[in-house]
Amino acid sequence: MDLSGLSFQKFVDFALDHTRLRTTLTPHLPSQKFKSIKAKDGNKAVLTALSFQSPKIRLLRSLAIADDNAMRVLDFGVFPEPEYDLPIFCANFFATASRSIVVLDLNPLYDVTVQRDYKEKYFKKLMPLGQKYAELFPWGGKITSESMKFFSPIVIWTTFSTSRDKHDDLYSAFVDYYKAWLELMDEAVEEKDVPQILHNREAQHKYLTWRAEKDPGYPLLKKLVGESLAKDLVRNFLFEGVDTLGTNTFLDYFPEYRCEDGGVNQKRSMIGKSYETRPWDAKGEFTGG
Ligand code: BLA
Repeated sequence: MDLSGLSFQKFVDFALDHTRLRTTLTPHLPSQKFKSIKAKDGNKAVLTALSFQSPKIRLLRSLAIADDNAMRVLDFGVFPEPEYDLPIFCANFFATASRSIVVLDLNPLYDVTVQRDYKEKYFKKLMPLGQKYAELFPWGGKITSESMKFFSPIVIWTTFSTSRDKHDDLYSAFVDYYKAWLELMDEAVEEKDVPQILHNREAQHKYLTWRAEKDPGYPLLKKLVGESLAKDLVRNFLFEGVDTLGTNTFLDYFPEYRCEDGGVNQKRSMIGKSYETRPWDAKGEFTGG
């Protein structure tokens, strides 16, 4: 389809407007320099970056890319302060004129296949929401296996042929998932137990470390803005906190990626891709083995 009328702007506007109904957003100072980021000369892509914080939100950031009739990208994320064990809001949309790739989720801070109490606390009541969209957006097929522990039972992982109708469905899903996240944020009570706060901080740091190293968008970002700016964007904007929330390295968290020379294996997945079909049932039980 013609991408000229297709924009993620209204997704971002909705999220900011509705966040402001619940809390006060102020600029997230460490990442303000990325507001005026530009594609390399000769590249028509327009990058739009914004970032905020609030009392419960450590970082809300959005990167949108519009490249003429070639592609549209939205990477929108919200990372809570470590005093809250809230899920991380995650919307990653990549669209060309032919295909769209979508991940939309409230990424759990803790692996829900292991921490059942965490799953009960946040996802039990969200299962009907997940079910509604699991029908509209069929499972996208095999996926980097390691990604799965960062996904919740209501994750929307899908690909489809780009169309106006699907874009509108995606907007509805974004609105519903974001409202659900805001509701959780509103209800969240500040943790006072210091070891638990440290635990939350480390879990978020592990998540940031994974994404800063293995995000599928990186090769494309590199093409658009060059290697040094792409690296800066990943570590100091998209996954800001990766160098401040903790001191563990990628290999401390994911030792299976260690090469013989001590470096990080550049493959995205050591296990390979798996999960041909949706590995959760309607009750949110993991059926993927
Ligand atoms: C593909 N993006 C993918 C895939 C996933 C994600 C799962 C399918 C390939 C795979 O199995 O790895 C997204 N993976 C995630 C997310 C998490 C995760 C959100 O582990 C969170 C824990 N995508 C972007 C941005 C761009 C982008 C900003 O978010 C571009 C600038 C592009 N994603 C993109 C492209 C592909 C892709 C081009 C297909 C190519 C590929 O698979 O490498």
